Amino acid sequence: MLISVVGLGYIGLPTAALLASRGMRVVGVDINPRVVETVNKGLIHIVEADLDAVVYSTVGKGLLRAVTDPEPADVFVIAVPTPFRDGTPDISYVEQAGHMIAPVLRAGNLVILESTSPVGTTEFLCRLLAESRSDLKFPLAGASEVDVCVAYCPERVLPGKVLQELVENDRVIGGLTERCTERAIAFYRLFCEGECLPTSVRTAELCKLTENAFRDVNIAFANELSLICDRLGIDVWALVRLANHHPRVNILQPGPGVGGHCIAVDPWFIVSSAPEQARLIRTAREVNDSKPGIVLGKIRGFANELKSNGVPRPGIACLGLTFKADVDDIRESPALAISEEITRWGDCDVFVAEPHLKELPGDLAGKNHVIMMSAPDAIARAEIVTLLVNHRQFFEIERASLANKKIVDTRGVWA
Ligand code: SAJ
Repeated sequence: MLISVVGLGYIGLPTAALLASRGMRVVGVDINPRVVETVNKGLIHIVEADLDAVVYSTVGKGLLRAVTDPEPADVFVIAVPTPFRDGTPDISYVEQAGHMIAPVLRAGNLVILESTSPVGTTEFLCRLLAESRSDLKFPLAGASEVDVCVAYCPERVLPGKVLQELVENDRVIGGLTERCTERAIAFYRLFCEGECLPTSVRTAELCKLTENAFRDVNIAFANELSLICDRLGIDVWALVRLANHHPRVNILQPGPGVGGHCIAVDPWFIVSSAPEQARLIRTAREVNDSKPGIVLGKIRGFANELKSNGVPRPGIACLGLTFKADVDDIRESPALAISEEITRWGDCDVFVAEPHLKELPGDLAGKNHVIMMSAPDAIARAEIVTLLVNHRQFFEIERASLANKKIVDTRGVWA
């Protein structure tokens, strides 16, 4: 069996490598020639635990290779980005992937969409394939026999644990017909040790969005508590810890906002498809999106206080830039957004410590008043210490080094 994985990003590349490590022949397709070149050298362009070794060995054995133009295969797995732009989900990469694979489809093929998608995207993809290939029968309404099966199965893995969760997590699988669902389940059983749960295609699409909206709403609850606690002079971390002793309460952790390419984005897919109904989900997004501004307000308050006390250019240590602990991923990172805004003020020096990055990203790079250094050095040089990400390394910081500093601990590491 030859499997084609379209999109060699955070999901596609680990999936392709895992399948190849199980002895299957895999061809990865990516529109970016640099990605293709990197993978064909046995190297990787993203950071994900243990992925480098798996790609290196599977490419070496000739089981995994990458191309820019799709070729015929038995199964096509589409794992391309679906960003949210200007209030609407952008499914143009799915559309592009559909146009790319349509010419090489054959009777007997199985096409699976894994990208996080608004409800209706798999049906849209199927119609697009059918329009390009009138010689093949697709599972559109009323079709009894089909040549190409089409299904949706969302990826649900946690960055940093992708290879493990691809094998262990349960999968929700919705085909456009029962036969499509059965075939997709048989495919996932090749490598997935979790349960394969059959459902309709639209339920599978909404299921992924629901999981991330659930988490977002729960984080918003914790973030709202942090605002209430600030107002009432209560330590939110102690409050959450105590409340969580109740056997049926499990409050998540407040933070500087919600980042990553999933939880901060997916709820909007639901809101945009049912704006009048999704009131709580929208408000949760707004609460979480308001947190970086609130953190910035606290830092600005300290900076103003220092300036009025004769410190002309206060130094601010920004500890962490990534969207969450112990990863190198800065997509939609509130920590990065906060550091960039502090940099724009121009009247403070910024000392950035980010153990997972080699150089300053984005707007932080190339500025005289922004310097990257170790966390202890950043703390030593700063008057204000802002802890933005709870990286493992930051738990080892000597408490004594924080004496006499103005502290904004957004993660409760020093609570
Ligand atoms: N966060 C908090 N407080 C918490 C937990 C998280 O502020 O108590 C913040 C994090 O710092 C981060 C953001 O939320 O900025 C999201 O982090 P996360 O670890 O909750 O989630 P992701 O984005 O890394 O992965 C999620 C996962 N979804 C769920 O747990 C429901 C993962 O299973 C999905 O596969 C992934 O989204 C995805 O691809 O959709």
